[in-house]
Amino acid sequence: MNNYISKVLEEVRRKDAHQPEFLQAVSEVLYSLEPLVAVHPEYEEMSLLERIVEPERTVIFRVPWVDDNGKVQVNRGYRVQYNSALGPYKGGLRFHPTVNLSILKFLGFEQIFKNSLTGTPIGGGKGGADFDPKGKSDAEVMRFCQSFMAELYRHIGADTDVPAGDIGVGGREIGYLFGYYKKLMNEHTGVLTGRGLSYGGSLVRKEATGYGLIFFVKEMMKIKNYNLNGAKVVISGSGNVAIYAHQKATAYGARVVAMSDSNGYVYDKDGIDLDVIKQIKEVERKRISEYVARRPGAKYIEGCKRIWEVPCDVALPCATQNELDLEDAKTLIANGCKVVGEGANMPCTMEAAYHFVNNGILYAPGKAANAGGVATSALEMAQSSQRMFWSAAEVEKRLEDIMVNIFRSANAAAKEYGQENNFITGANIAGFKKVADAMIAQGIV
Ligand code: NDP
Ligand code: 2IT
Repeated sequence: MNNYISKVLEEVRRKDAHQPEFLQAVSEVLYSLEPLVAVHPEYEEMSLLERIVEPERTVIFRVPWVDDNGKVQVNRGYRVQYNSALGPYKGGLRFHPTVNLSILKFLGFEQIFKNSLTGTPIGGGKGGADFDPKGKSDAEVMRFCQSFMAELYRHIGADTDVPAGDIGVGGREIGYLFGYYKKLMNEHTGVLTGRGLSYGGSLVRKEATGYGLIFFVKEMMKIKNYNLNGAKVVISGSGNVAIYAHQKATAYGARVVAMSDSNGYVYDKDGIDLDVIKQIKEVERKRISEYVARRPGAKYIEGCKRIWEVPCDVALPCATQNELDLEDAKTLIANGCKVVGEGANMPCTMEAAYHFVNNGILYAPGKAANAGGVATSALEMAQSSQRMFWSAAEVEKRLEDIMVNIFRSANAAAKEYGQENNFITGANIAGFKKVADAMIAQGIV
């Protein structure tokens, strides 16, 4: 490996030894930058990699709130403001009991390059809390969101840092967060994206990550003359990304036969009925196991990881990090899978991802394939700034163009650096280069 890259990696491993997800994300990006770093000696002269792996600022704060029984609960809140070279920090908020600094740093780090790939003027950040919205009443979620914003508001702003949703943060949470920011600041600005349509949100933002994933996968499939029409698809997760990936894949003639949540998966050979999933997940907030009571032909299998045993042409991991490992990758390939598109962030372990690439599978890394959500957030910011909103057709067309462009940039960079069809390298180099140029231009800051 390139000496400079190994030196930086070693230093990150020493400093952040207890942050496994962060180390995984940094290793994956830095390894793949080797051909670029080799022809840019100025990166080392300017300590560019050392700077880019270090967040510009991290805020960690107490979030006290009162539950429905009158008991005081305390959670830990975070915002990692990673890199503002291209624009205001931008990235989601995750509310999940597993949230910690390692996970938010990995997500924030990935976000820098993802946002760069979109071609829109946004920097990278991520935040959240170890709060579990599952099983909480709306009133509890509201009180938690208000307490979270009571600290976060000092650090964000429409031109400073613009959070959005991620796992556990959807329309309901964004509404409560926005309402409280507005009350504290006495201003109605585009400080969060994924807002409701009645108070400044953009059409198609809710659908954007899932739709964008399918636009990307469709474009990638063209290089091998594959087609979504008639393809059998497996999607892990049944949240925001998974649901709208299903919707768009189905619109292109695919049949989605399995979806999951963290407890297990459902298999429906005739194709998963999306209206039933939406009712269970978006409206009732229940478990996916409910599906079989409403579609008697379907099967429920306990254990979410076993979803990768379902034979498919296209696998779309849309739940969470490291949900698909080397064994799962081998099983998928043995069962005929030809295409993998990451809707989630870092859902494949590094071994699994390289196993796909080395075996001729079309593999779309998350930072490229799931960029449609944040890209449409940037379109929401543009609309907020001009206080004029675009039609659904216009937003969707822009989203599709952005996704096709991201595929083309990743494809072109992979070819230019001698790694054709390796979109890990392609996406990382294309995303990184623009951030590096901007950082160099802005001096040592
Ligand atoms: P949601 O909260 O809407 O849905 C998450 C889904 O993943 C649920 O089905 C959930 O199951 C499952 N899940 C979450 N954590 C785990 C876990 N530890 N093990 C197994 N399953 C799990 O989140 P999103 O759909 O928004 O996010 C999904 C992924 O997509 C994440 O990786 C996120 O970072 C990424 N992403 C999201 C974007 C967005 O705009 N929302 C944009 C780009 C990427 P359960 O209900 O049982 O917890
Ligand atoms: O991972 C992601 O890109 C997101 N959760 C969306 C971030 C955003 O700011 O829209």
